Amino acid sequence: MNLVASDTRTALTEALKRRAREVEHALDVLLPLPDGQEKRLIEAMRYAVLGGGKRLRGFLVMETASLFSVAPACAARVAASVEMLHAYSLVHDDLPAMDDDDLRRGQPSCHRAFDEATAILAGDALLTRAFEVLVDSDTHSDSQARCELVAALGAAAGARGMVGGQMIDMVSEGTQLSAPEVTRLQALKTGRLIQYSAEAGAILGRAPPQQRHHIAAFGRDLGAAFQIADDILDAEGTEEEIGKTAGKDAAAGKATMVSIMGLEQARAHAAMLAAQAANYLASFGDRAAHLVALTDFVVSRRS
Ligand code: GRG
Repeated sequence: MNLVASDTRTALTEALKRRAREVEHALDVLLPLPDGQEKRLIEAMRYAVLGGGKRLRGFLVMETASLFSVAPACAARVAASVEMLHAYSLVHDDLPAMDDDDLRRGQPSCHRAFDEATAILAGDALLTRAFEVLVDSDTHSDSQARCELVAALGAAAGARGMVGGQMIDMVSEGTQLSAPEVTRLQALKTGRLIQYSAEAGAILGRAPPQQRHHIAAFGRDLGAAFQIADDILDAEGTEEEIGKTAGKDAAAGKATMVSIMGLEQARAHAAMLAAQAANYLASFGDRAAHLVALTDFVVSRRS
């Protein structure tokens, strides 16, 4: 790695840590404290969302919001909200009825640390809390902006987004999907929430349509590159590196870009998507430096 590339990577690592601290502080404040008869539920919610993770989605909200000079406290609420929704998806995905995984973020998954019923409820409560945070006037003074955030998150997470992608994934197990079919599946299951996270900053900042379009396109291509990188990690990463069971896609007969094109071509495809994502940020100049560096990070990460 040359010196400029190494400085850029160090600056990104610092920015990721700083943003993660801001998002985790917001999560801590926005989640209820464990007491009363609901104590166990709230403990499970906090376990699921405060127990690590890269905070990639929260980072995207914070960084795109900063392009439009949004108050960091408002952006942190939206970042915390998307991390709650993301944590719910992981809790439910790990359940025996879905992916049946005992390990998440290097720790026992929520249903292993608590129990299945509590994990289902914790996921439900995280999902609903995510929307409750968005509609609060502390998130944005303009109710139109709050409505747009709710509509965009609902669309990204629902039947034509993440949950729809999960369903397609389940019904396709053991079948040979084509590259366009895998692309669509992954765009729904993973891509839409990542795209939303990027776009949320533009919504908060009341960005003009052309800039919002560029941010959305950046998020879409970044999300696609991220998922292919995840498939590569599943194929060749260790359990210690990725903090979850490795090699699950091949064991389940899941079609991924790795199973379709092989490791090397999948790597090249992810790199092409990451470069394409970075190109959409050209008009923001140096203010988007962390986001540009992120496009490289998502395809070279080891966890
Ligand atoms: C069960 C409602 C429901 C939805 C499931 C997101 C999802 C849909 C399932 C999670 C399983 C999975 C492997 C999804 C692909 C997306 C992905 C790589 C999630 C993990 O995201 P990271 O790496 O996780 O950003 P951290 O822990 O860093 O937050």
